[in-house]
Amino acid sequence: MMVIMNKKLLICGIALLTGCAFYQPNNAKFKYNKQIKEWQYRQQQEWNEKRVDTIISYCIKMSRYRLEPKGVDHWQTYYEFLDNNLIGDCEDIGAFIKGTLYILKCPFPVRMKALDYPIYSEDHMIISVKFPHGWKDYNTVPMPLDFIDISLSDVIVEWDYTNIYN
Ligand SMILES: [Ca+2]
Ligand SMILES: [Ca+2]
Repeated sequence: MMVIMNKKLLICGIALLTGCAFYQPNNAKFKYNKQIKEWQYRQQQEWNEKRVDTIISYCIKMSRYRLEPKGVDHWQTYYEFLDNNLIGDCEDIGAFIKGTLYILKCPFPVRMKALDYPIYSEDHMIISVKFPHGWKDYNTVPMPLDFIDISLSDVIVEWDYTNIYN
């Protein structure tokens, strides 16, 4: 238990130093609303992996990760997350990213994936986007070396805008 706590503290410390969903700019909701209008204005712009990378990292940058109280696991919708000033935990940030890509009419398939995440011995939520070369995973709460944990994780369930898989 102590080892897990120390590991968590170390990871949080590294994450604080590297940014990543733990630091939220001032007026994040206002900035996001302004940015999404600009993206919508440029709707005709070509879609590619780089554009999706930019949008997802912007969404993560505007979000603030906040752990839920013990015993609470509330999954915010996209609009709820906006009303909550872009604050929530992994599944809330995931719904926010998925909603943003939906509103912008991203042509690539987008899925939320619930993982059995070994590092915390608990569940975690990521986003996957299917490009012509295959699926690419995006951690909703990026951490250094998190690709190792994601690759070691089992997918519990995944879903898109209409279907549930697994
Ligand atoms: Ca939760
Ligand atoms: Ca939540």
